[in-house]
Amino acid sequence: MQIDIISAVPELLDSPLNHSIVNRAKDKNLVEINIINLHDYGLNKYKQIDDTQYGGGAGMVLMVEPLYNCINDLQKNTVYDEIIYLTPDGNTYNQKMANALSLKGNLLLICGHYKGIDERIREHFVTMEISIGDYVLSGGELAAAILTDSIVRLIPGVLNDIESALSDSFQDDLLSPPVYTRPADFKGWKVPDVLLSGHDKNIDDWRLEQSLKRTKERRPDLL
Ligand code: 6GU
Repeated sequence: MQIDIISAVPELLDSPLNHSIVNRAKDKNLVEINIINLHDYGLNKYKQIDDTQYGGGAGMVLMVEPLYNCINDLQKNTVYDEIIYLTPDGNTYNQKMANALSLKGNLLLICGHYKGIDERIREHFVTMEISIGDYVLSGGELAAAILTDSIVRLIPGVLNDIESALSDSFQDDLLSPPVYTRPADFKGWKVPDVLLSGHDKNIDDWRLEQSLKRTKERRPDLL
């Protein structure tokens, strides 16, 4: 899988995409992640990428031409399955979308900034618009990092134990059950007996029961 990310602030993506599971996936050649600096496509001697909006109003808008040139350049080498614009007015992201995206070959993510991007890029290039929740971020980079992390960990072979992805919260529309590790008794705080019983069927039953209880209490909308 290849994930290309266009950003005006590429530094924001360095750390989140260079650690742990995403790094492991890159090392195993299961994913290639390219960060493209929009400033490389800036106009004139100022390398301009944004301008004030027509009609007036506060806030800068990413201009059509740098984005157009950047996307065109990338499309010379790559055919994208989806061109995704990260924006608070997009469809709210969830695990089902992550699962579907993890099956794609090549993705292009576009991070907006300031007031957003010129609408003509959305009309002519963008195939999906995604928000990560009902709050406003300064830019799409952190959202792009979240998408990338959630997608990459689902690519077959990235996690050692595929079970651990399949049993995540949300994967079956249920929240995960509580988990414990050693010691079995910490200052009198005890691990539930059933988990120490070695009885697989009882453990599975307990976990499902806890998942249902948790989901009912915290996220009844999922049931
Ligand atoms: Cl994808 N971008 C921005 N700027 N803010 C957001 C968002 C995206 N999702 C939620 N808030």
